[in-house]
Amino acid sequence: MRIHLVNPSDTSFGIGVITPRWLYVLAAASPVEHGDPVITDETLEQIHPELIQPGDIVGIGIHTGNALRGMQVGRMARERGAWVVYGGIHASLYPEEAFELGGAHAVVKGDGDVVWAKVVADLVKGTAQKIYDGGRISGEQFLPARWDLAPRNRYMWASVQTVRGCPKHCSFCSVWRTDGQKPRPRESDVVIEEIVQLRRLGFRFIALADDNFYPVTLTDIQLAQKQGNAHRVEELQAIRSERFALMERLAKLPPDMVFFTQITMEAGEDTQFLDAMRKARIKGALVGVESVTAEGLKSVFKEFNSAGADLATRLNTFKEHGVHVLGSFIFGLPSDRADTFAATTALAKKAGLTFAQFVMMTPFPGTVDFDRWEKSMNGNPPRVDGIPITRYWLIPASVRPKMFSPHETMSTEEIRERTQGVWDSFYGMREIWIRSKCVPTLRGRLAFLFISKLYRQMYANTGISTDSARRQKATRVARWLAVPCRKLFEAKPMPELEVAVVPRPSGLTSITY
Ligand code: B12
Ligand code: SF4
Repeated sequence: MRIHLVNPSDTSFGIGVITPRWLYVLAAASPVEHGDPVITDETLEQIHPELIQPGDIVGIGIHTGNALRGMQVGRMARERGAWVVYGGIHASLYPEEAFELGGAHAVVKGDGDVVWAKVVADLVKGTAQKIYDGGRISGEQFLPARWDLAPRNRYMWASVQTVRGCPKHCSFCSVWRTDGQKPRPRESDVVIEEIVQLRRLGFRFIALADDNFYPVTLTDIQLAQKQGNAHRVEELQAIRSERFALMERLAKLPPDMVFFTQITMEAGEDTQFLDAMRKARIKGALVGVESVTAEGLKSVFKEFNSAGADLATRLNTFKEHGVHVLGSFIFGLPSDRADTFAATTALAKKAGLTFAQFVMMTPFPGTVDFDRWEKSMNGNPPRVDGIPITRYWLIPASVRPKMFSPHETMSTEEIRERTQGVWDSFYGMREIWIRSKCVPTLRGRLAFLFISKLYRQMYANTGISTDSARRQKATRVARWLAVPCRKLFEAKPMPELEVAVVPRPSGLTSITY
């Protein structure tokens, strides 16, 4: 009996930008007596069905975007006589789909780190339950990933998680409901240990795959102080201190290492934090800007973001303190008008963004937006190929609508075309070349150009294009660009990299260099 772990995808680029972390975490959670799991990441290449034998266990991780493909893989595996288990955010929200459409024998809801070994043992004994609840485990229980099983030459970035959960409550995001609003940080010791292992293997670019790398803001602490809540202040300060401890230790890692993370705009007010990020070589962060107007931000419950003139200043603060911003914007909000697109392009340029992504409003399951949208259908949603659009992920991609909530003043096609126009403008050759000034050498600037073009191909043209010929062409171009781009991320392994053990002031044993 072998364990297989499959990350499903319709589109394979041959090269992956970021490692799907769950694959290597679940590999670490797999009982050793069954040998190393067989790992297939379909963003690299499609699964070979003949690998699966009767009696094998096939674990499939799905989010909403790849759920349909995941269910195809599950049915195929079941037909070949395997035990099929689903996990991941989408399976946690809609376990019944995995049984009805994906050939599931079992579904794991929530975190898989701890419960996976029991699922495997039960399947082997023939006593498997249908649903397992992995819950929200504490930071100390998160397993370090089995990076020794990751192919060295296929990914640009490896991914390490330092904290789960986010205290905010944005209406388009499911994280605070699924992962919780209470941050669950990992001890910096284990994070550093994992990163050292990655550098030994030759990964020097690491994405800190956190929901929000800045889970405690200065305002949170001030508010708790004002309320005279000493316990809360202490709790928040402890999380903040651990963040700084982690960054101090990242700073001591080999100097060629580069980190990237996701963070809220509030970090722009905390220049001490930004300086620590720069020293830690966290060179870039995805910041959810979402909208350039106050009305837009209000509609997504993100009033803590800046709008108007303040916005460019706040985003520029990141850059002034050495942290590049990948700004993320949403189009199709109720307050958006035709002129919002040009205003967003202008802001993206004025705010000194190094990269940007422009996504069309999508109601993801588990979000406030989704609940509101589903309710607005009064139990009678329109159907495409017989499938209600409130289950749009089950509609084949070729006929799936691109937007779901009708906009008051713009048609879906208009929003899509204008969004495409913003991508075209932001990623025009001249614009990229101007932005590439952020790297000092000509070689570096050329690399920046390649990476910008690859990013655009992967995320814009394959994502929002309606024309399947254009999507196929974009995938081909992305495959072609990905090979030289990946080479830019290559590093010589450092098998000799030592982890020294020294005492910390707190008395805890810790790791440093
Ligand atoms: C890092 C990240 C990214 C990165 C890297 C993706 C990658 N290659 O890994 C980037 C920036 C590229 C990205 C892109 C996108 N992302 Co993203 N991303 C994340 C983030 C913050 C962390 C993912 C991660 O690595 N977690 C660490 C691992 C260990 O946790 P995990 O995946 O949840 O797995 C655990 C459990 O779920 C479970 N489990 C998972 N699979 C399985 C399988 C089995 C068999 C079992 C038993 C258990 C199990 O066990 C695991 C260990 O505990 C999550 C938020 C989150 N909290 O998950 C969003 C998240 C997954 N992303 C999301 C979205 C929407 C996107 C985009 C569509 C955004 C966009 N509009 O472009 C794109 C889609 C890209 C794509 N085509 O896949 C949503 C998904 C919502 C949904 N309902 O599907 C999330 C939840 C964030 C959110 N805002 O709601 N993302
Ligand atoms: S969008 Fe970002 S800030 Fe908002 S709840 Fe989700 S993870 Fe938190």
